[in-house]
Amino acid sequence: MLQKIFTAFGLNEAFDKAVPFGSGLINHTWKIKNGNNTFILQRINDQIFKDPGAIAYNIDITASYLRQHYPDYLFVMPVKSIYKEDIFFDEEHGYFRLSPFVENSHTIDVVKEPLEAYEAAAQFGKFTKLLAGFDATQLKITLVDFHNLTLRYQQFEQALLNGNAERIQQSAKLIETIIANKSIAAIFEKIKLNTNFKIRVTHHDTKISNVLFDNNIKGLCVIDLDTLMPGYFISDVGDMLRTYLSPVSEEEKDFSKIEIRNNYFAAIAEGYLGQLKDELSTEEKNHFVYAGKFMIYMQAIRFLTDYINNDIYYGSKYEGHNFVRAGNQLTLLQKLMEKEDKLQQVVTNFNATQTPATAV
Ligand code: GN1
Ligand code: MG
Repeated sequence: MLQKIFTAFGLNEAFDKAVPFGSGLINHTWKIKNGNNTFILQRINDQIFKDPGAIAYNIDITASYLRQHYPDYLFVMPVKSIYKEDIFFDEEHGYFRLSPFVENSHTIDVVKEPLEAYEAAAQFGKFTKLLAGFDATQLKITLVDFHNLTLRYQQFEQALLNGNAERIQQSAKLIETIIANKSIAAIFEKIKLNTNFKIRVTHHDTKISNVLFDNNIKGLCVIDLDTLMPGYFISDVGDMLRTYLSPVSEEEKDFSKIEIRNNYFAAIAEGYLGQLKDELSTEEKNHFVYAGKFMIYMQAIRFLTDYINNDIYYGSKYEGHNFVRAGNQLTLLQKLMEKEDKLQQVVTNFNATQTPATAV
Protein backbone atom coordinates (compact mmCIF):
# COMPACT_ATOMS: atom_id res chain seq x y z
CA MET A 1 0.00 0.00 0.00
CA LEU A 2 2.72 2.51 0.94
CA GLN A 3 4.55 2.06 -2.36
CA LYS A 4 2.16 4.36 -4.18
CA ILE A 5 2.46 6.97 -1.48
CA PHE A 6 6.26 6.84 -1.55
CA THR A 7 6.17 7.44 -5.31
CA ALA A 8 3.85 10.41 -4.86
CA PHE A 9 6.39 12.01 -2.53
CA GLY A 10 9.35 11.09 -4.74
CA LEU A 11 10.73 8.64 -2.17
CA ASN A 12 12.10 6.28 -4.74
CA GLU A 13 14.54 4.52 -2.45
CA ALA A 14 12.18 3.98 0.44
CA PHE A 15 10.77 0.61 -0.45
CA ASP A 16 9.90 -1.60 2.49
CA LYS A 17 11.62 0.62 5.01
CA ALA A 18 8.60 2.11 6.76
CA VAL A 19 8.50 1.52 10.50
CA PRO A 20 5.38 2.33 12.54
CA PHE A 21 6.12 5.31 14.77
CA GLY A 22 4.59 6.68 17.97
CA SER A 23 1.44 5.62 19.77
CA GLY A 24 -1.34 7.99 18.63
CA LEU A 25 -4.87 6.65 18.60
CA ILE A 26 -6.18 8.60 15.64
CA ASN A 27 -3.60 8.96 12.86
CA HIS A 28 -1.13 6.35 11.60
CA THR A 29 2.52 7.36 11.57
CA TRP A 30 5.60 5.77 10.04
CA LYS A 31 9.29 6.60 10.06
CA ILE A 32 10.80 6.17 6.64
CA LYS A 33 14.32 5.98 5.31
CA ASN A 34 14.87 7.13 1.76
CA GLY A 35 18.55 6.67 0.98
CA ASN A 36 20.29 8.76 3.64
CA ASN A 37 17.26 10.85 4.49
CA THR A 38 14.68 10.12 7.13
CA PHE A 39 11.06 11.24 7.02
CA ILE A 40 7.90 10.97 9.02
CA LEU A 41 4.88 9.87 7.02
CA GLN A 42 1.42 10.24 8.43
CA ARG A 43 -1.97 9.09 7.25
CA ILE A 44 -4.60 11.55 8.38
CA ASN A 45 -7.72 9.85 9.68
CA ASP A 46 -10.38 11.55 7.59
CA GLN A 47 -13.20 9.93 9.54
CA ILE A 48 -12.15 12.32 12.28
CA PHE A 49 -10.50 15.18 10.41
CA LYS A 50 -13.20 15.72 7.79
CA ASP A 51 -11.25 18.46 6.02
CA PRO A 52 -7.54 17.56 5.94
CA GLY A 53 -6.98 20.61 3.72
CA ALA A 54 -7.79 22.79 6.74
CA ILE A 55 -4.81 21.29 8.59
CA ALA A 56 -2.50 22.13 5.68
CA TYR A 57 -3.95 25.66 5.53
CA ASN A 58 -3.35 26.27 9.25
CA ILE A 59 0.22 25.04 9.03
CA ASP A 60 0.83 27.23 6.03
CA ILE A 61 -0.44 30.50 7.56
CA THR A 62 1.29 29.93 10.90
CA ALA A 63 4.55 29.02 9.19
CA SER A 64 4.39 32.22 7.13
CA TYR A 65 3.81 34.33 10.22
CA LEU A 66 6.65 32.72 12.14
CA ARG A 67 9.02 32.92 9.17
CA GLN A 68 8.31 36.62 8.88
CA HIS A 69 8.50 37.52 12.57
CA TYR A 70 10.75 34.84 14.07
CA PRO A 71 12.91 33.47 11.27
CA ASP A 72 15.08 31.57 13.76
CA TYR A 73 12.20 29.48 15.10
CA LEU A 74 12.49 25.87 14.00
CA PHE A 75 9.28 25.03 12.17
CA VAL A 76 9.03 21.60 10.61
CA MET A 77 7.50 22.26 7.20
CA PRO A 78 5.63 19.59 5.29
CA VAL A 79 7.40 18.06 2.29
CA LYS A 80 5.41 18.66 -0.88
CA SER A 81 4.33 15.79 -3.10
CA ILE A 82 5.49 15.59 -6.71
CA TYR A 83 2.16 17.30 -7.47
CA LYS A 84 3.28 20.23 -5.28
CA GLU A 85 0.68 19.57 -2.62
CA ASP A 86 1.13 19.48 1.16
CA ILE A 87 -1.21 16.54 1.43
CA PHE A 88 -1.39 13.67 -1.05
CA PHE A 89 -4.80 12.10 -1.51
CA ASP A 90 -5.12 8.55 -2.78
CA GLU A 91 -8.63 7.30 -3.62
CA GLU A 92 -7.96 3.94 -2.07
CA HIS A 93 -5.81 4.74 0.96
CA GLY A 94 -6.70 8.29 1.92
CA TYR A 95 -4.75 11.41 2.94
CA PHE A 96 -1.00 11.39 3.56
CA ARG A 97 1.53 13.99 4.55
CA LEU A 98 5.26 13.86 4.89
CA SER A 99 7.71 15.84 7.03
CA PRO A 100 11.46 15.70 7.26
CA PHE A 101 12.87 14.00 10.32
CA VAL A 102 14.94 16.70 12.03
CA GLU A 103 18.56 15.53 12.38
CA ASN A 104 19.80 14.88 15.90
CA SER A 105 16.32 15.20 17.28
CA HIS A 106 14.13 12.67 18.95
CA THR A 107 10.72 12.39 20.52
CA ILE A 108 9.93 10.67 23.78
CA ASP A 109 6.85 8.63 24.62
CA VAL A 110 6.94 8.88 28.39
CA VAL A 111 8.17 11.71 30.59
CA LYS A 112 11.04 10.32 32.67
CA GLU A 113 12.37 13.39 34.46
CA PRO A 114 11.05 16.85 35.41
CA LEU A 115 13.48 18.50 33.00
CA GLU A 116 11.61 16.91 30.07
CA ALA A 117 8.31 18.24 31.41
CA TYR A 118 9.88 21.67 31.89
CA GLU A 119 11.27 21.76 28.36
CA ALA A 120 8.03 20.57 26.79
CA ALA A 121 5.99 23.14 28.72
CA ALA A 122 8.46 25.83 27.68
CA GLN A 123 8.10 24.80 24.02
CA PHE A 124 4.30 24.83 24.08
CA GLY A 125 4.37 28.14 25.95
CA LYS A 126 6.87 29.61 23.51
CA PHE A 127 4.80 28.56 20.54
CA THR A 128 1.70 30.33 21.87
CA LYS A 129 3.81 33.34 22.87
CA LEU A 130 5.42 33.74 19.45
CA LEU A 131 1.98 33.61 17.90
CA ALA A 132 0.43 36.08 20.37
CA GLY A 133 0.40 38.77 17.69
CA PHE A 134 -1.26 36.50 15.17
CA ASP A 135 -5.06 36.60 15.01
CA ALA A 136 -5.98 33.09 16.17
CA THR A 137 -9.43 33.34 14.61
CA GLN A 138 -7.79 33.15 11.19
CA LEU A 139 -7.12 29.49 11.85
CA LYS A 140 -9.59 27.01 10.41
CA ILE A 141 -11.40 24.70 12.79
CA THR A 142 -9.98 21.26 12.03
CA LEU A 143 -12.14 19.51 14.62
CA VAL A 144 -15.40 21.19 15.49
CA ASP A 145 -16.03 21.43 19.24
CA PHE A 146 -12.89 19.41 20.01
CA HIS A 147 -12.39 20.74 23.55
CA ASN A 148 -15.93 21.93 24.10
CA LEU A 149 -16.59 20.40 27.49
CA THR A 150 -20.20 21.57 27.39
CA LEU A 151 -20.82 19.47 24.30
CA ARG A 152 -18.79 16.52 25.61
CA TYR A 153 -21.01 16.51 28.67
CA GLN A 154 -24.13 16.60 26.51
CA GLN A 155 -22.81 13.73 24.42
CA PHE A 156 -22.29 11.80 27.65
CA GLU A 157 -25.89 12.48 28.69
CA GLN A 158 -27.06 11.43 25.26
CA ALA A 159 -25.11 8.19 25.55
CA LEU A 160 -26.81 7.51 28.87
CA LEU A 161 -30.14 7.71 27.05
CA ASN A 162 -29.29 5.78 23.90
CA GLY A 163 -26.20 3.75 24.67
CA ASN A 164 -25.49 0.10 25.45
CA ALA A 165 -27.71 -0.66 28.45
CA GLU A 166 -25.47 -3.36 29.85
CA ARG A 167 -22.45 -1.12 29.71
CA ILE A 168 -24.37 1.73 31.34
CA GLN A 169 -25.25 -0.53 34.21
CA GLN A 170 -21.69 -1.72 34.58
CA SER A 171 -20.46 1.89 34.55
CA ALA A 172 -22.79 3.09 37.33
CA LYS A 173 -19.97 4.12 39.67
CA LEU A 174 -18.06 6.02 37.00
CA ILE A 175 -21.23 7.71 35.77
CA GLU A 176 -21.97 8.82 39.31
CA THR A 177 -18.48 10.29 39.68
CA ILE A 178 -18.82 12.21 36.44
CA ILE A 179 -22.16 13.65 37.47
CA ALA A 180 -20.82 14.51 40.93
CA ASN A 181 -18.07 16.59 39.32
CA LYS A 182 -20.29 18.53 36.96
CA SER A 183 -19.07 21.79 38.51
CA ILE A 184 -15.95 21.38 36.35
CA ALA A 185 -18.15 21.84 33.29
CA ALA A 186 -19.94 24.76 34.96
CA ILE A 187 -16.64 26.58 35.44
CA PHE A 188 -15.93 26.13 31.75
CA GLU A 189 -19.27 27.85 31.01
CA LYS A 190 -18.06 30.84 33.01
CA ILE A 191 -14.69 30.86 31.27
CA LYS A 192 -16.38 31.12 27.88
CA LEU A 193 -18.14 34.29 29.03
CA ASN A 194 -15.08 35.79 30.72
CA THR A 195 -13.18 38.27 28.58
CA ASN A 196 -10.10 37.78 30.76
CA PHE A 197 -9.74 34.40 29.10
CA LYS A 198 -8.21 35.10 25.75
CA ILE A 199 -8.66 33.05 22.61
CA ARG A 200 -5.13 32.12 21.56
CA VAL A 201 -3.34 29.95 19.06
CA THR A 202 -3.65 26.64 20.87
CA HIS A 203 -1.99 23.33 20.04
CA HIS A 204 -4.66 21.09 21.63
CA ASP A 205 -2.47 17.97 21.82
CA THR A 206 0.42 18.68 24.18
CA LYS A 207 1.50 15.13 24.92
CA ILE A 208 5.25 14.71 25.32
CA SER A 209 5.65 12.92 21.97
CA ASN A 210 4.63 16.15 20.24
CA VAL A 211 7.85 17.89 21.27
CA LEU A 212 11.17 17.46 19.50
CA PHE A 213 14.20 17.23 21.78
CA ASP A 214 17.89 17.43 21.00
CA ASN A 215 20.39 15.00 22.48
CA ASN A 216 20.85 17.16 25.60
CA ILE A 217 17.14 17.09 26.50
CA LYS A 218 16.72 20.62 25.24
CA GLY A 219 13.34 21.21 23.62
CA LEU A 220 13.60 22.22 19.96
CA CYS A 221 10.04 22.79 18.81
CA VAL A 222 6.53 21.41 18.87
CA ILE A 223 5.17 19.13 16.15
CA ASP A 224 1.84 17.64 15.04
CA LEU A 225 -0.26 20.69 14.27
CA ASP A 226 -3.44 18.80 13.30
CA THR A 227 -5.44 20.34 16.08
CA LEU A 228 -3.90 23.81 15.94
CA MET A 229 -6.96 25.98 16.46
CA PRO A 230 -8.19 29.00 18.35
CA GLY A 231 -8.61 27.96 21.97
CA TYR A 232 -7.93 28.60 25.65
CA PHE A 233 -4.64 28.01 27.44
CA ILE A 234 -6.40 25.45 29.67
CA SER A 235 -6.36 22.99 26.78
CA ASP A 236 -2.59 23.01 26.43
CA VAL A 237 -1.66 23.24 30.09
CA GLY A 238 -4.41 20.78 30.96
CA ASP A 239 -3.22 18.04 28.66
CA MET A 240 0.34 18.41 29.95
CA LEU A 241 -0.92 18.04 33.51
CA ARG A 242 -3.05 15.10 32.41
CA THR A 243 -0.22 13.27 30.71
CA TYR A 244 2.99 14.28 32.56
CA LEU A 245 2.02 14.36 36.24
CA SER A 246 1.44 10.67 36.81
CA PRO A 247 4.17 8.05 36.42
CA VAL A 248 1.61 5.85 34.61
CA SER A 249 -0.51 6.71 31.59
CA GLU A 250 -4.21 6.49 30.79
CA GLU A 251 -3.56 2.87 29.78
CA GLU A 252 -2.63 1.72 33.29
CA LYS A 253 -5.06 -0.82 34.74
CA ASP A 254 -3.62 -0.78 38.26
CA PHE A 255 -5.01 2.52 39.51
CA SER A 256 -2.94 2.36 42.70
CA LYS A 257 0.02 3.39 40.54
CA ILE A 258 -1.64 6.67 39.58
CA GLU A 259 -0.01 9.56 41.36
CA ILE A 260 0.41 13.34 41.12
CA ARG A 261 4.10 14.18 41.25
CA ASN A 262 4.67 17.67 42.74
CA ASN A 263 8.05 18.16 41.12
CA TYR A 264 6.61 17.52 37.67
CA PHE A 265 3.85 20.00 38.39
CA ALA A 266 6.39 22.65 39.35
CA ALA A 267 8.37 21.89 36.19
CA ILE A 268 5.30 22.38 33.95
CA ALA A 269 4.33 25.60 35.73
CA GLU A 270 7.85 27.02 35.46
CA GLY A 271 8.32 25.99 31.86
CA TYR A 272 4.99 27.36 30.70
CA LEU A 273 4.77 30.49 32.84
CA GLY A 274 8.41 31.25 32.16
CA GLN A 275 7.24 31.94 28.61
CA LEU A 276 3.73 33.24 29.13
CA LYS A 277 3.65 34.94 32.53
CA ASP A 278 3.30 38.39 30.97
CA GLU A 279 0.76 37.19 28.44
CA LEU A 280 -1.70 35.39 30.74
CA SER A 281 -4.17 37.37 32.83
CA THR A 282 -4.31 36.89 36.60
CA GLU A 283 -7.57 35.03 36.21
CA GLU A 284 -6.04 32.69 33.70
CA LYS A 285 -3.13 32.01 36.04
CA ASN A 286 -5.59 31.36 38.85
CA HIS A 287 -7.04 28.56 36.70
CA PHE A 288 -3.74 26.76 36.15
CA VAL A 289 -4.71 23.69 38.19
CA TYR A 290 -8.26 23.93 36.89
CA ALA A 291 -6.75 23.34 33.44
CA GLY A 292 -5.73 19.87 34.58
CA LYS A 293 -9.17 19.16 36.02
CA PHE A 294 -10.78 20.36 32.80
CA MET A 295 -8.75 18.09 30.54
CA ILE A 296 -8.76 15.03 32.77
CA TYR A 297 -12.49 15.30 33.36
CA MET A 298 -13.17 15.78 29.65
CA GLN A 299 -10.99 12.80 28.75
CA ALA A 300 -12.78 10.62 31.31
CA ILE A 301 -16.10 11.69 29.80
CA ARG A 302 -14.89 10.97 26.27
CA PHE A 303 -13.60 7.50 27.17
CA LEU A 304 -16.74 6.55 29.08
CA THR A 305 -19.08 7.99 26.44
CA ASP A 306 -17.23 5.97 23.83
CA TYR A 307 -17.46 2.83 25.95
CA ILE A 308 -21.21 3.30 26.35
CA ASN A 309 -21.47 3.91 22.60
CA ASN A 310 -19.67 0.60 21.88
CA ASP A 311 -16.23 2.10 21.23
CA ILE A 312 -17.14 3.77 17.96
CA TYR A 313 -14.61 6.60 18.30
CA TYR A 314 -11.46 5.28 19.96
CA GLY A 315 -11.91 1.61 19.19
CA SER A 316 -10.61 -0.81 21.82
CA LYS A 317 -7.69 -3.20 22.05
CA TYR A 318 -9.40 -5.44 24.61
CA GLU A 319 -12.84 -5.85 26.12
CA GLY A 320 -13.50 -2.95 28.46
CA HIS A 321 -10.55 -0.87 27.25
CA ASN A 322 -12.38 2.46 27.27
CA PHE A 323 -14.04 1.59 30.57
CA VAL A 324 -10.61 1.08 32.11
CA ARG A 325 -9.28 4.29 30.61
CA ALA A 326 -12.27 6.24 31.96
CA GLY A 327 -11.72 4.78 35.44
CA ASN A 328 -8.04 5.59 35.22
CA GLN A 329 -8.75 9.22 34.35
CA LEU A 330 -11.32 9.61 37.13
CA THR A 331 -8.75 8.32 39.61
CA LEU A 332 -6.23 10.81 38.27
CA LEU A 333 -8.83 13.56 38.62
CA GLN A 334 -9.50 12.66 42.22
CA LYS A 335 -5.78 12.63 43.04
CA LEU A 336 -5.29 16.01 41.41
CA MET A 337 -8.23 17.50 43.31
CA GLU A 338 -6.79 16.25 46.60
CA LYS A 339 -3.74 18.43 45.97
CA GLU A 340 -5.45 21.29 44.19
CA ASP A 341 -4.86 24.07 46.73
CA LYS A 342 -1.28 23.13 47.35
CA LEU A 343 -0.47 23.01 43.64
CA GLN A 344 -2.20 26.28 42.87
CA GLN A 345 -0.01 27.80 45.60
CA VAL A 346 3.06 26.76 43.61
CA VAL A 347 1.74 28.80 40.67
CA THR A 348 0.93 31.79 42.86
CA ASN A 349 4.38 31.71 44.43
CA PHE A 350 6.05 31.49 41.06
CA ASN A 351 4.10 34.47 39.78
CA ALA A 352 4.83 36.49 42.89
CA THR A 353 8.54 35.86 43.06
CA GLN A 354 9.28 35.00 39.43
CA THR A 355 11.80 32.55 40.76
CA PRO A 356 11.61 28.82 40.24
CA ALA A 357 9.98 26.84 43.03
CA THR A 358 12.39 24.01 42.33
CA ALA A 359 15.71 23.94 40.61
CA VAL A 360 15.22 22.31 37.24
C1 GN1 B 1 -6.40 11.10 20.74
O1 GN1 B 1 -4.52 10.00 18.69
P1 GN1 B 1 -3.94 10.83 19.75
O2 GN1 B 1 -3.30 10.04 20.84
O3 GN1 B 1 -3.04 11.93 19.22
C2 GN1 B 1 -7.38 12.27 20.82
C3 GN1 B 1 -7.00 13.16 21.98
C4 GN1 B 1 -7.00 12.34 23.24
C5 GN1 B 1 -6.07 11.13 23.11
C6 GN1 B 1 -6.21 10.22 24.30
C7 GN1 B 1 -8.28 13.85 17.54
O4 GN1 B 1 -5.14 11.64 20.45
O5 GN1 B 1 -7.93 14.19 22.10
O6 GN1 B 1 -6.59 13.12 24.32
O7 GN1 B 1 -6.41 10.38 21.94
N1 GN1 B 1 -7.35 13.01 19.57
C8 GN1 B 1 -8.46 13.17 18.84
O8 GN1 B 1 -5.31 9.19 24.21
O9 GN1 B 1 -9.56 12.78 19.21
MG1 MG C 1 -2.46 14.51 17.52
